[in-house]
Amino acid sequence: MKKIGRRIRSVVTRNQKLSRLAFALLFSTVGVATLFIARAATPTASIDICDNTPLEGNAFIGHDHPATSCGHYVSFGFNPPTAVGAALTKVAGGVAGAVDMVPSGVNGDNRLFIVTQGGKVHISNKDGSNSPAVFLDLSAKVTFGGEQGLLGLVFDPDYAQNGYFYVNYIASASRGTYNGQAIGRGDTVISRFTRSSSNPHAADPDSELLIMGYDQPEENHNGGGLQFGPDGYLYISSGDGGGGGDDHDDYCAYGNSQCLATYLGKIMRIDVAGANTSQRYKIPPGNPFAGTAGAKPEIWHYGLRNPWRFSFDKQTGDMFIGDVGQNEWEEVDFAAAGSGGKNFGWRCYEGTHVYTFAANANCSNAGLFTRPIHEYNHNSGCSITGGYVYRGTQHPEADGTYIFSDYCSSKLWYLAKKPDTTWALTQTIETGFPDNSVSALGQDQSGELYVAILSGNVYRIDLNH
Ligand SMILES: [Ca+2]
Ligand SMILES: [Ca+2]
Repeated sequence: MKKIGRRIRSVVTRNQKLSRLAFALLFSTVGVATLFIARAATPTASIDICDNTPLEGNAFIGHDHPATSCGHYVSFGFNPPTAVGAALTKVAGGVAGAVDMVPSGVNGDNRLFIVTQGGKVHISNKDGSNSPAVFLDLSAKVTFGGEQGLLGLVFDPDYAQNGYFYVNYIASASRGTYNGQAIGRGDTVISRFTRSSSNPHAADPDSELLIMGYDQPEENHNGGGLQFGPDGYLYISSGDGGGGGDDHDDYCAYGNSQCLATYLGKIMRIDVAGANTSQRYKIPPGNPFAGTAGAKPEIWHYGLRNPWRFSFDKQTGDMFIGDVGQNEWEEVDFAAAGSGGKNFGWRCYEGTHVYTFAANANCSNAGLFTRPIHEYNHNSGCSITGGYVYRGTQHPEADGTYIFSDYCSSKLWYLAKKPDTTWALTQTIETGFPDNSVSALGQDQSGELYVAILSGNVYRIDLNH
């Protein structure tokens, strides 16, 4: 990456809306964990413009920092935000391989459950410490490494009463046959576990009920997200199975993601209420392909490559998906609450750009595809880390904003809906984390957001400091 290095006056000249705004960036010298961005009366000589950002039509103010190629900066979009600061407050450490941070969903339960790729679920006290005992240890059942491991956790909407929660992981050994597929080492398992009957801070390790399993042809692109929708159904994200370019043609002649005969490259929706060994889940009424011959009835959306994190807006029920790109384009996908059956394009398209139409006549029918609401290329990152719509109480100025990151860029991006209903970035926060570190975002019971770095720290994202 390179920077342009022009002075702040250039920004003012190019964008008169910014003429009255000037900011100084103040950094903690203690470490990268804390970043403050505050207003200042006049620009400083050390503020530069960075050109390694994905924004269109927005301006940036940056500040060089030796730890990063372009430095810390904040950007201003179509509507300059009133909040111009962020602080990252460490809430947990010692959770190497953190890939998911979730609440129990029970009102009044402020615990944050942190999933590590190696197979453990820790309970954070949100003050930098964790409960000494793990909530669940699945290490023996999980294949861990690369993109494999324990990848997702969600609590049952009725957890307070039934104690159920669900995990998504890559199995370490043969588990039998599910969904017509023999599930072995390297394949995906989605299971239900139950809280200990005697200890509210522990799961019963012997309570596993396998809900669903499916083949993984390669070690990478396993998706792994779990969420309950506002409809009470369990949603599951799966990657295209792996390899590169969705090059497995086991079910269709044109890869997995566009193929309705496989679970790979999809968001699925199932009903797990009352699940037991004789009926592990049901197909909810309204699943878009339940009546389509040859299609998997579990499919809700398709055309995804590796949806590394999807979430629901707690207020609207809209779905946001961060779909990891192949070589060039990362994207955010959107589906309004209750709308299923969307085709997000892969492998016909990477973002809005043709990837390959090989062997698939449907690719030429542009009307079949739902374009991303946002995309950025690999000048700005390498692998999107999908996030959440902010619905917390501490920072109302960010209400309704989708906050996400990228594994390689270590930035936090704020994506907001414009009056014309398209989406645009409104703010960029350079966290100062090292590249190749931001593994996941999380949301607690109050709607506050968190970011994890793979080396094992979790931070709360605070604005307006
Ligand atoms: Ca895979
Ligand atoms: Ca797409």
